[in-house]
Amino acid sequence: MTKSAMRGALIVLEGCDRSGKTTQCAKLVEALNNMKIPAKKISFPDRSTPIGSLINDYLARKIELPDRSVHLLFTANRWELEPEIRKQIEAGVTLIVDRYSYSGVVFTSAKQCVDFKWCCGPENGLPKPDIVMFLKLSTGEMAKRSGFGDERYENIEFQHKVDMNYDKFKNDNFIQVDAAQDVSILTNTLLEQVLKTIDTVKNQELDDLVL
Ligand code: 2DT
Repeated sequence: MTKSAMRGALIVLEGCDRSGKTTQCAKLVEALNNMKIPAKKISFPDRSTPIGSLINDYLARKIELPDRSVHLLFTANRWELEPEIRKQIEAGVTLIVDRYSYSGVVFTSAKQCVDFKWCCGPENGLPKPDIVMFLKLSTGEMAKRSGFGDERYENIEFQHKVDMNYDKFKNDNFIQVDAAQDVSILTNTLLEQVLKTIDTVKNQELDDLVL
């Protein structure tokens, strides 16, 4: 990156199912674009690639795979997009990302017998998000929201374990936001953080992730 170019920010939204991540990612991109700030949404898993297609079949219960093997597929799915992520950020585009490495680690390690530390290893070296906003929803509130589908992991008991695993990621660029608040108030809360982050990191290098 040349010093004169202002880079975009890498913004990640995380949270359990039904926490509103996908809606909020779309609203953030729309709000930024309305302000003439270049921004795009990306989602993990990205089901459009060959690896993503395997992941989709696994989530839809069409195929079975060993836990560690599918974990590495989710990670490989991020590495597939890594050059594009760096390219966009360097070109000044802010990326709003629906799930990232944190989902990878908290979901796999919510399964019995897969170690949290082991799950972190293959994520290291990916672009480090400038901020991770964790949309926190109580399991009671989660149960009230419209029904879970038939995909793997879509049940309250598993989501509760996932929620507890997210607690292991409390650090300076991982902030928790109340996902139960009104949708547009939540968008404004998140947008404020996004704008602050874009301004803070615009002249900084993008770091590598270390979990
Ligand atoms: P969506 O419902 O958001 O499409 O997610 N998952 C996701 C993992 O187990 N590992 C990962 O690395 C990622 C990104 C979370 C589908 C499911 O895939 C899980 C829910």
